Amino acid sequence: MSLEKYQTELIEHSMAVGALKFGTFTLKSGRSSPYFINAGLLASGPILDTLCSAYATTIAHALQASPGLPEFDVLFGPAYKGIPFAAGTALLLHRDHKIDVGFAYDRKEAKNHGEGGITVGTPIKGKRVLVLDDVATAGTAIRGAIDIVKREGGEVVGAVLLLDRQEVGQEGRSMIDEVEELLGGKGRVPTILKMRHLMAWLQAHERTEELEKMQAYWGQYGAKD
Ligand code: OMP
Repeated sequence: MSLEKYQTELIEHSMAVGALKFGTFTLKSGRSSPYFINAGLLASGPILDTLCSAYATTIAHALQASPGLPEFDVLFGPAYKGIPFAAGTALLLHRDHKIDVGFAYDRKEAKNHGEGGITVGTPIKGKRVLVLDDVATAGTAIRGAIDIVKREGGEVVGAVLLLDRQEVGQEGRSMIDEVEELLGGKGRVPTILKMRHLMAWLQAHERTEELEKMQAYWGQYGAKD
């Protein structure tokens, strides 16, 4: 698996800010993983530039692909981590790709006064929405974000991810297949990085010990597709 320049830049920049680590980490699922991405640490001007450029490039490619992503009106970034990422990506889609969309996000607690409601930003009711999220393992978090948009009357046409860990989803198949099917089929969940991109990077940099741990984890929990 070869890496595009923007993928390599994101891997290396994420490592430099401590957001991507190789070691031993316990996941939400209880699994012990040899790597982890903490998207909360993707939090400076330069790393936001690298990350949101990668999201914007991934979206632009997916809109051209076949089967690909349908056109959309609003990027939805679930609270909290998705909020700055959706804002930055909407900005770069406009500036670098001439793709003009709104952005929206949810509140963790509903507001009963003022404008009320649980979403902020461009109204999503009746709009074609692309959900933007960070990491997906079994797909629980991304399904939660999809449900919020649907409840608020938006039509979810796809989801873009920073990292697809390429593990098994809630129905026992590959997480990405399950979520793509939920959203209308192949091409609906473009992803900047997959676990195998990280393995390709480790291989290219001869980080053999970490690569072997990734391969063992893949053998145990990787989705066979
Ligand atoms: P699922 O909800 O199972 O798809 O797992 C995704 C969530 O796991 C993310 O929203 C994070 O809360 C957390 N996570 C990471 O942030 N980075 C990782 O590398 C792995 C996980 C995880 O716990 O699986």
